[in-house]
Amino acid sequence: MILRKVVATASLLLGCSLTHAASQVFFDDFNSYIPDQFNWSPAASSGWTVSDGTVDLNGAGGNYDFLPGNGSYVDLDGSSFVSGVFSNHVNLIEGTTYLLSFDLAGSHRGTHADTVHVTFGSATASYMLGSEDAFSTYALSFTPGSSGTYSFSYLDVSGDNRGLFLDNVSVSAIPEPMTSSMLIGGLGLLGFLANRRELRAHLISRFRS
Ligand SMILES: [Ca+2]
Ligand SMILES: [Ca+2]
Repeated sequence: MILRKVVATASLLLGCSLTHAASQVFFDDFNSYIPDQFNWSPAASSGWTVSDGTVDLNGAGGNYDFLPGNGSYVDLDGSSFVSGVFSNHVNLIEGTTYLLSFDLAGSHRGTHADTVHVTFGSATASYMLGSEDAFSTYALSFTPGSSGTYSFSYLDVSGDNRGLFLDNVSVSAIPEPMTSSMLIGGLGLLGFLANRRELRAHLISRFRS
């Protein structure tokens, strides 16, 4: 009886902790923006900024839906022959590992490959895709040393107005293996203690009867 109650409580705590750890802190699929916005100036409320060049907003309903079925998405090389730094920001908690996840696809114009430099806090990575590559999901992780606001950004290194396409950008806290294993260990200990308590109660009742 006691054992069942303790295990149920511990399971609940474990479930809550994992749910909390996997929480998403940012997501944008760009579908709320109207396509055919060349040299796009995102609304301040979106958090997105474009600096040192331009990006375009393409997609469903527009005249240049290169990848149908994905709503709107960003062409990381705008229409000014200078690709811009496309960035946003999130508030992160010290010591938690976060995953920046996003979809990239080839430019679908011309035959050459394109490279995009991605940053997330102090983490950086580059991705090269062929012109005809379909959307695939990529991810970059970062663990901040102190709580605060951190940016993530995308820069297409070409400048021919035909950049890689970006869609479905998200930032999520990922479960910490240490925490999970500690909780599972704690669950086992609680079970062990409850077992001992039940055994003791059983022996006392036998002794008294
Ligand atoms: Ca989209
Ligand atoms: Ca463009």
